[in-house]
Amino acid sequence: MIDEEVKKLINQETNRQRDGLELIPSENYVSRSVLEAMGSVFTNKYSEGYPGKRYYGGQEFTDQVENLAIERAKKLFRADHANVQPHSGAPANEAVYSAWLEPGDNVLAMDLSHGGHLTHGSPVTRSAHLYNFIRYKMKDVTTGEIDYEEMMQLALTHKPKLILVGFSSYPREIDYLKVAQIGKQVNALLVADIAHIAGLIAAGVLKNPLDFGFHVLTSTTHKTLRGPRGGLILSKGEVGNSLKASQKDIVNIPNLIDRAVFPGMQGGPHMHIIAAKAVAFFEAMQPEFVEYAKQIINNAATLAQELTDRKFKLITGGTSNHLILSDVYSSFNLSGDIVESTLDKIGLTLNKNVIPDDALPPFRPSGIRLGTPAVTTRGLKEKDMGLIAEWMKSAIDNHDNDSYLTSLKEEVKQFSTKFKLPSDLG
Ligand code: DSN
Repeated sequence: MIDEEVKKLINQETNRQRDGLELIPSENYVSRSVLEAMGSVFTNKYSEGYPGKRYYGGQEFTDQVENLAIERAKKLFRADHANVQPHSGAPANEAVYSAWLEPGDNVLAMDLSHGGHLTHGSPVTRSAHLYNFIRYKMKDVTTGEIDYEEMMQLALTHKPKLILVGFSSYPREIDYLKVAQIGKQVNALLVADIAHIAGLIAAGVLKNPLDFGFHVLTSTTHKTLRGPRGGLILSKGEVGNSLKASQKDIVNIPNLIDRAVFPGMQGGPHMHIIAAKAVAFFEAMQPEFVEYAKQIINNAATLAQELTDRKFKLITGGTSNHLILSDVYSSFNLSGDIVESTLDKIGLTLNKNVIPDDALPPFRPSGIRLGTPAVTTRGLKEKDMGLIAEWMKSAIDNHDNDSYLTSLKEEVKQFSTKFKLPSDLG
């Protein structure tokens, strides 16, 4: 029996993805192999526990596929340990907090409007009720330099048990060595949420915090890493010493994390997603993936320049990674939500976003956020970035002219459909 209603919606979404360009920096298009693994019979299996230590029988192949995912993830990120079971990035962060912290403990993390993530202590989250988050910011939003002196002072004053770096809207790279030096002074667990840049780190085009003294990486697998929607935790430390399983000792962090994920927080792992993670890690080990990651960065740098040439004011003046944050309110006197919906009308998908210390509210913020991971997967190169910037500027200039926007949508579609979705390819 076929569910025609859902089938129709899947076809419509496929066409939407094919007819436009995806510029949300946290989105991507997965390969057919990743899609097939996600749609595989592993979805039928319950596998609470870890390979070799499960609560149900029938684990011959689930154990093998989870071990494959674990070994590949460790190799990609030079980690001692990988937990591939978190359902997504938010539970991965929560699991690390609960592995290491006690209620009321202090955590030092990046301010949300300066680029941090909701799960890094936004007052609306459960973690913010359990732990005491203290925020650091950029020193200078025109360059993006983080205020490491302020971070040091905050660390010395509050003695955080955990220092967190990582972001969802920060277009520059973090000085991991400086943060590690600060963390050492107060013996904090050093955690980097690399969800946005995991693929760029795996490919070696951005630095790996584990090489600079960080203890833990949390991530999603569906952004630059181009895998299924899911989470991942990597760490340095001693693996598998069950005698010490509950000791809150930094060297014991892998075991604490495993216990925090299961049984601490989750039940049955999603084995079809773990199979797809294994496939994505395999793809990320191929030489083509390094070329892909380099092209993401080159495309983003070119797009940033093309936007600047068209009077878009960029936070931090540009980008060193895959994402761009623009203050469209001060550039064009339009809030981010208006620009987002205007560009939706022409088939360019990006998102409204707060800018540092935004005077406007989150649903009507001053900024937009965009990036190049998905369009790079699609096959776009530097020469195509000017076209995107020009469409964006023309749409903004004509945001109240619906017939003009309709003609631009057709132009975007003519262009986009020349680039196949990876799932269209064999
Ligand atoms: N929603 C993701 C992002 O877009 O950055 C993070 O959770």
